[in-house]
Amino acid sequence: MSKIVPAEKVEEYQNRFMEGLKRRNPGETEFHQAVYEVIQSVFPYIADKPRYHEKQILERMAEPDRVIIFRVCWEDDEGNIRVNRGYRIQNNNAIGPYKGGLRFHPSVTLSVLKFLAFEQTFKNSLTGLPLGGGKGGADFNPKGKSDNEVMRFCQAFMNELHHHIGPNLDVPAGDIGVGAREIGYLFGQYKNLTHQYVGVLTGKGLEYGGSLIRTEATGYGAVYMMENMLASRNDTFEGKTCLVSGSGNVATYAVEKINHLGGKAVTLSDSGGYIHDPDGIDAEKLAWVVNLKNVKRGRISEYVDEFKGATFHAGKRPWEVPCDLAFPCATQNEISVDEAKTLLKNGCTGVSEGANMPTEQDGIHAFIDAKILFAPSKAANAGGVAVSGLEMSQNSARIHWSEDELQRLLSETMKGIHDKCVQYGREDDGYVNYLKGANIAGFVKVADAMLAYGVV
Ligand code: NDP
Ligand code: 2IT
Repeated sequence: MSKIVPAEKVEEYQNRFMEGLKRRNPGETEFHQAVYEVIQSVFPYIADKPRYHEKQILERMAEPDRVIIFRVCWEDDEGNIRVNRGYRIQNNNAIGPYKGGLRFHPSVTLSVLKFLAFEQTFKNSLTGLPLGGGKGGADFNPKGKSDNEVMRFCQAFMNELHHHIGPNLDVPAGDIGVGAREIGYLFGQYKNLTHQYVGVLTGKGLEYGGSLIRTEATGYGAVYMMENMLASRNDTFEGKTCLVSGSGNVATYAVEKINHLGGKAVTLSDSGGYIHDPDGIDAEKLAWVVNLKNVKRGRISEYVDEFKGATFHAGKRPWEVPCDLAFPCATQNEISVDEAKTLLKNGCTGVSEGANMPTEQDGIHAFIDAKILFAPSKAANAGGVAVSGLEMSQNSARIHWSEDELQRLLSETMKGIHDKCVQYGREDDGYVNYLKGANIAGFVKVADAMLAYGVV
């Protein structure tokens, strides 16, 4: 690139960048999608800042520092030998140890984990904490497995992973299919293999080094993000109908906080379909859902047998229900462009992404073109990893902070992220493009650290 890239050339450079990325990473569609989403904001920003493009900063961020792929071999309850594939993507450690969750789901591929590790790098930067970006997991399906099978899988997974992680090197946590149970088995095996009692995982149980409010943090944070965005338009949650997808960790605590702030959450979902409860999913119903998911390990369709006013919509996603606000909290690409348009047509004025990259690229454009409040995942769901960072601090200092203190830090962190998005994302007409703001703010801190290190 020449020193200053003229505005009319930016798109050409973006396209050339993407062609190279696709050539080097063939077939990795989710990874391409995540990188493209970022460069559309960052290329125009760095066009007149040669210090970034001369040093190939974006090219280096989009090439993981290290990709570790390994076989995970375990025995099921019938004595069959099972083989899965495990991964850890260490994307970038310019501003801190690699940090990011582990996902156990049959849909896990190299592409999915590379997209997540890339996103995590920007998200972790936005938190303001010293956290690099990583992600890992396996194509293992915990659904329908016994506790013993899950334990044996986690132990086999850690037999290899422990070589690559450490409290100052790489600190995994939970994600889809990895919750308190799995973190317990993983931490136990790490401790056994290394004889070290260190904060090498976050999301741990409170008895063994976990932090208060880590479980709630992602869902709460996504709702705080919306609360901040609403406040910027002198509005609140009061009386707003909210759609939530998913019924796992992020979704359930998003519902709790929506209710707490005066909104009404009316949907939840899983891969089988969604439930619609026009009366609202109140605290009692939510407690039933948490037990269904975490203890009974059941399906959301069972909700309608328990709560009569609700309906179940098999094979569908909640976005067809009229609403004021939407919180996708299940998985990537769960809002198609058509569904985004349906949301807009039905009066939706705000979307906060609890899941990672839940909205397809053209769906995001539809939201931003309509100038609704739209918080992209790397900003909206950063509360989880932020409290993970606080768990690491508590582990290093061998102390426990109070719930009040952690609540305050979480809410301040989300306000800080909101304000950074406003700083870098305000358009000439006053509209705040939170996607642009999050991408640029996340980029700048990592990029400046990389510049300080020289070419390494
Ligand atoms: P959980 O495993 O607790 O819950 C996942 C939920 O999403 C389940 O209801 C699951 O339904 C549903 N789901 C998963 N995959 C699909 C799919 N392919 N189609 C439809 N539904 C699906 O995971 P989390 O709540 O932890 O994670 C949800 C999202 O939030 C993910 O995108 C994750 O990356 C993101 N996230 C999580 C953080 C955390 O702290 N846990 C932090 C930041 C982001 P089913 O049971 O049928 O699979
Ligand atoms: O996507 C995410 O930010 C997470 N799954 C949480 C990562 C973490 O390290 O807490």
